[in-house]
Amino acid sequence: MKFDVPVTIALSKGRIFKQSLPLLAYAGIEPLDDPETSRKLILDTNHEQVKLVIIRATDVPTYVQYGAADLGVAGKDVLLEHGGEGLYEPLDLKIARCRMMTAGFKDAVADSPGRLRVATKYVKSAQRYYASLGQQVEIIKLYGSMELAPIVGLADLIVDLVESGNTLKANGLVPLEHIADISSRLIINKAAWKMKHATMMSLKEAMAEVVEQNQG
Ligand code: PRT
Ligand code: MG
Repeated sequence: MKFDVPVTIALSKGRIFKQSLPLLAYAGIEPLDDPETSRKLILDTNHEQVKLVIIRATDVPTYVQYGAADLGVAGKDVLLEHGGEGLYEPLDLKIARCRMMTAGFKDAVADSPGRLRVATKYVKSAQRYYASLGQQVEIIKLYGSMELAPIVGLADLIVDLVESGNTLKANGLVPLEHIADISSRLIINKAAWKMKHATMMSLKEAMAEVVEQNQG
């Protein structure tokens, strides 16, 4: 691809960065630094005009919403909490896949008559899920280590992401109810989609092509 306008791409370190690399490479974009070893927050790429900003996963939609980045890659879990204002979500990249689930001790629900307490960092998703069941629960907002909550009696259940299930198992918990399948999405700032349309469109198409190939 050719880049005749400046393009800023927001990514988080870790699995999203690693799994986005082959998609970016297919569009001809290669970072010149590795965020795992570099302290730089803005990475140069093989294109003068293309920069990567490396931020927390939960901040990616905010950067894109306000146009601090033209586009980015964010987990559906994060997008459901953010709400998606100011951005388009044109493509499921099918990377960083996992499931959003309720989890707890095996008999958590039976053992706890009355209103359940549910600890999670996914407050909106949890509210929506229990509302859809018509079930009244008390939701407790946490920022991490949700698995601890049932163990110390802070909550009956948690809502968290599950991949292999090893984290739950290591803490004596089991996955209970499936809430949603999660994968990462390409997100594009609404103004950038208009103002830099040709470039945004080409990037999206290149990524759609490689996602398609990966499925095949
Ligand atoms: O770590 P940090 O606090 O900086 O932010 P983050 O946890 O949001 O970022 P990161 O990089 O860990 O996750 C980025 C995105 O990857 C998430 O928003 C998800 O969309 C996606 N993803 C895919 C996952 C997982 N799989 C996953 N397994 N995110 C987190 N996990 C965690 C999960 O929360 C639990 O603690 O891994 C643990 C469960 O894994 P298993 O394999 O033990 O079941
Ligand atoms: Mg993490």
